[in-house]
Amino acid sequence: APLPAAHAVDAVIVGAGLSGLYQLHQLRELGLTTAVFEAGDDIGGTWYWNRYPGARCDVESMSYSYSFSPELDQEWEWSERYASQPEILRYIHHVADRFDLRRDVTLSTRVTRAAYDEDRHVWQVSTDTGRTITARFIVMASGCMSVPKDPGIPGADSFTGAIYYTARWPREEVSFTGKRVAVIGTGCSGVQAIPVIAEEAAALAVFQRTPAYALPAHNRPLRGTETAELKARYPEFRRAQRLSRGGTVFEPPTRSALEVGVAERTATYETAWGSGLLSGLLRTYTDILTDEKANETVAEFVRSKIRSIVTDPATAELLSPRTFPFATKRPCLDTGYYATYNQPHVTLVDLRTTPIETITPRGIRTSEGEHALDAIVFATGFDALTGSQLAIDIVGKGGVTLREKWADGPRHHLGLVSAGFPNLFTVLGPLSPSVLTNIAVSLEQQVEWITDCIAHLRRNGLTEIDAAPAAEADWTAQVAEIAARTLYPAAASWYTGANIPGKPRGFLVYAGGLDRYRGECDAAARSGYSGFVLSATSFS
Ligand code: NA7
Repeated sequence: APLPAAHAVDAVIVGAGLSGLYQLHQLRELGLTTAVFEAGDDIGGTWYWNRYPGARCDVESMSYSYSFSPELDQEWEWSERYASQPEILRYIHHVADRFDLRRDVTLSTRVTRAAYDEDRHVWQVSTDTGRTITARFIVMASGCMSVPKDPGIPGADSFTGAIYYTARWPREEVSFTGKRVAVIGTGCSGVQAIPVIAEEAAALAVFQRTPAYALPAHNRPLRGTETAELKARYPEFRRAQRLSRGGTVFEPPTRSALEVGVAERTATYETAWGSGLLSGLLRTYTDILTDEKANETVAEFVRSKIRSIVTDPATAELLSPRTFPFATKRPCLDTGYYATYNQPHVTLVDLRTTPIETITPRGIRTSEGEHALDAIVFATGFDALTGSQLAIDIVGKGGVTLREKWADGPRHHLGLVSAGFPNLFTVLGPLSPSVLTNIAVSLEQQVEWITDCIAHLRRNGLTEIDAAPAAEADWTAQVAEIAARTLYPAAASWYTGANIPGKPRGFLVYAGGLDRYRGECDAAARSGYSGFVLSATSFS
């Protein structure tokens, strides 16, 4: 039933993707009344919006799924090693039905504003459908990569062909058969879409500014015997995932890349390349992400692979990343990406030497001339991590907005609560491990922490939790210090805000590991929420 225009609930959740749905389930178990608002016209979040050709998870499906229900683990059957977008969306729908989650989700409704009432310790939430709702708690489950970046290329409005964004792909079938297609952007979305679009298009031009490091996924159907084998030990596997550094289980390396001989190192890299795991190469030696020379050995190994696959040496060189260390931007997991450039109808346009001047009614004009096109696909990325929160007008204590507070970069205690914005929690937000981990594991950890925190407040008759400014300053500094000990800041990546013109620079992700992060969060909770300020009001 539709909600009345004015309404009060215990909690509002922004977003009905993997995070929001699990948060709803948890808060319901706690006995809270909860309203979830979802901008899309269906649930699924990332897996609803990113339905571009070739969209697929880069974490193995049996790891990238909820772990909270052993029954769910047993009954769901993944068909491929890496699940495609439609299969993950089917899984999310299955979960929503199984746990009866849909009845608290309002679709096609975007939260536009949230203002804190300091006297009553509640939030006033407004939506683009004209609703206002009062809630003690807000959980921002609005995604770490959900606001598409405006590519800012002039002339797009004048183009008479079709324009698509990978991050806003239409629900209806798109056919490129017989079409001249351009893809702009060669991050992970472009790398997944390009080989699939090339299968259909009459001609495909890829407009590349910065080449990515793409590793073969070696995706394949899962055999019933292997899923049965993992299911037999799923509880133990899930426990190991939870305790792991990045949300996936592996033996940590023990040696430096520089202390082994070239032949041994190359053999190790070959094995990792063959593993089809996103972090396979990263996990070979201890110092890939901390030592430039060690990192360069992997980077050069990937370049040698590109040279061995791509037959035209000039194209191979253009596809070879040289401007940033390996894995300081998220590597991509591909299926046939480099080999796509061996097809005669596929061309690579290097935007470093021939930049785009404008989009015209007929195509794209670079400094070298016009490419005539029927369709343009933007795979140009997101305003990551802070974008989805700053898209909402969030007004905290003293009338200060989150946009004002984060004008020079996010300050966010444990990546969960920002001082001055009490009772507003974030899942997979800035300054948490989020995108450097298997987010399925990270989101469960944060959702469970938030749920325990709310339970604690209610048990103790408390109505407000805020971050202590000093603790928040420490955490924000710690996130920066940890990043500074790695090579991550060496790349102009979306991890640092560098992909969005005018966005403040700073490393936005906690790189200390999910295990350590979980320890920090648990310690805060155990000590009665040290680093936070808890209070009560007589209006509760
Ligand atoms: P990314 O990784 O941000 O990639 C965006 C790509 O688009 C990247 O190659 C950019 O080049 C390029 N880009 C962005 N703007 C432009 C303009 N204006 N002109 C030309 N090229 C441009 O986003 P993805 O969606 O591929 O992947 C995001 C994550 O989603 C992924 O890591 C997974 O975790 C899921 P640049 O590097 O800026 O030179």
